[in-house]
Amino acid sequence: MATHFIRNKSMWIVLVLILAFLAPYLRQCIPSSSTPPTPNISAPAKPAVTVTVPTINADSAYLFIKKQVDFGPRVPGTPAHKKCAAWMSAEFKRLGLSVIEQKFTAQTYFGPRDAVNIIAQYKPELSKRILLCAHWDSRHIADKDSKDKANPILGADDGASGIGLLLEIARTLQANPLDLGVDLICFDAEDLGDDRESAPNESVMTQASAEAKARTWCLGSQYWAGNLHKPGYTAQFGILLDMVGAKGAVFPYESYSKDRAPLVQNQIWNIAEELGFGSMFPRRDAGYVTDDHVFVMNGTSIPTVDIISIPNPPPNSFGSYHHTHNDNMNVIDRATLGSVGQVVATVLYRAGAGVFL
Ligand code: 1BN
Ligand code: ZN
Repeated sequence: MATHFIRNKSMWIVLVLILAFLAPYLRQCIPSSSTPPTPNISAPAKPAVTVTVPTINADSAYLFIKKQVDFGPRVPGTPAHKKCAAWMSAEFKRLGLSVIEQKFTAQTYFGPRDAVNIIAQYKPELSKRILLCAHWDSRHIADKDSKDKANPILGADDGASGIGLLLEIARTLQANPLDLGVDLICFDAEDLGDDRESAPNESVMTQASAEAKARTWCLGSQYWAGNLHKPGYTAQFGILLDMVGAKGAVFPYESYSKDRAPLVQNQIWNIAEELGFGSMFPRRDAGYVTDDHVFVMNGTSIPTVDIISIPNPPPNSFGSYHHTHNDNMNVIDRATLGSVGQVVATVLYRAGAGVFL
């Protein structure tokens, strides 16, 4: 009986001895307000979220590039340009996206040309959106070539590669739905700029003349920035893909992106490193490139990062094929396409899960 046991003096002594023996062990089990539990420093601060990211198909991206190049140079105002525009719009629609064709007249330094921005929207009804963009035109001259300088170039890397990846991302979105709106904007007339040396009597280039010359490039993004496809259009952030498909591509930090979209740029380069592409995405500054992302950021509040291959130090920073007839399918490398595509897909699917930025 319990009462009998507790009244027995020798049993009390045994009980006290047992409690004294067990005290150090019992202290570990009883919560105490004075001594907080030792934190487990190996535990993550918040539960890790595993996001499933589909694999980008580099062969498919390659074929999207080849199809564009097979039309010939896509210079605004030419039949090849018109045919390629029709094919791109049809392709985005086939992949389930809603397409807006934004026609405009590109006032180039050599005269007016018919041009069109092609805007493909994934889940246009959603307000949470990401902007991906690239230019789809190819340069009207081969001004860096030693021969046939007056002829237009194929622009396999400088033009078709970015669009090839946008189409592959559209295909991936259709096959792997995402709870996020994505706008894939194909800017026209990016590459019709004036790259001529100043005349000797203009050898001192003023700030005004430098800015005027910069505005001869990126005519499609300039038009879009002043005529948004939806009034008040915005997105959480943007990524521009330019020259993203060549063998030996290197993507250092482009400086307008670093100045105006540093958080997005850093996060993209973190992902590249995490996926094992750290040497392709080195964390060094490559200088300023007047590209479509500058005009996107001038016309909206969307921080936009240019992923652009700048493999060399100045003055010939771009690949040796840049603005020459060598910018053809021979420079395109499936491994480069797969790496850049996988980085962008990881950004998108993490953004969709709310774990990017
Ligand atoms: C990028 C690819 N760009 C043209 N083709 C932008 C650019 C503009 C590059 C001016 C150099 C000078
Ligand atoms: Zn170019």
